[in-house]
Amino acid sequence: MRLFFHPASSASMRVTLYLRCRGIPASLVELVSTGFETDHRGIPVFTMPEGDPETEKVGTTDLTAFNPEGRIPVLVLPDGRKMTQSGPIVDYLEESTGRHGHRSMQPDDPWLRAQMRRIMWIVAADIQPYQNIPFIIQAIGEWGMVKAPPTEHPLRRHFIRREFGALETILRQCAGRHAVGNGITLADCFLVPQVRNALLAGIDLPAEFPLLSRAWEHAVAEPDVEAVLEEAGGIVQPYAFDADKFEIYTTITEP
Ligand SMILES: N[C@@H](CCC(=O)N[C@@H](CS)C(=O)NCC(=O)O)C(=O)O
Repeated sequence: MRLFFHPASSASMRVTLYLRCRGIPASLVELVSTGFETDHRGIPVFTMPEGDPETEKVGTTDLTAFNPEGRIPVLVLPDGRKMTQSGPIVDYLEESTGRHGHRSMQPDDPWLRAQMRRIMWIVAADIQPYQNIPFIIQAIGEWGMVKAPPTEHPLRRHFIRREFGALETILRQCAGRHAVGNGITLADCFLVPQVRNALLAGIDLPAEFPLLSRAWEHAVAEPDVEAVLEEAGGIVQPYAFDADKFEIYTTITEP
């Protein structure tokens, strides 16, 4: 299998963290980095990698020709079938390759497993889409939303804080050393990239969300997690948009 991902993509990182922590070897799932560009608004655009056989098949570097959603991660199976959406990709990998991994990423207890999935869904469905930089830039430029630096935009901070507040209460019931129990789980794979985004947004994690902060500290102390973060540019999510193009675009489109 081949996973198309990019280090600047938090949804991709959910899957790369899973692969590394679970111990799925590269011989089973090869990582293929997409290209990265920014459009005239400064919005990141992921592109098919030059020279890749999949790029040759679709005949263009336009990602939407490969995945109509225009998003990553994308998992390609050996027979050419494709899958999208980080949660279902992880589920599929668990079911098809999990026996090769050296560490379980799911608690045995069904209630704790349900809490783990609850956390994954909150991150994927209720936080990430609302704090996404492309959405914020477009809302400022095209739909009159208040102009502010996209990474620290009040809308972004609002949705992160709102849901982190809920997570703090949930963690009170299910956290141990890690977010769900004492072992690293899929919940951490989803939380770590989201916390990274929150740090870029200027959220003071230890002061505002102490339980989440403790789970984060324990997760990033894991050598597997540390390695993935290092390859992706560090503990805080690096800038994934073009600030100069954003400034020009939003100045021109100011009402
Ligand atoms: N719900 C999707 C989200 C995927 C997603 O939003 N990926 C972003 C990068 S983090 C992307 O490819 N954005 C490109 C775009 O929106 O054009 C998942 O969980 O995989």
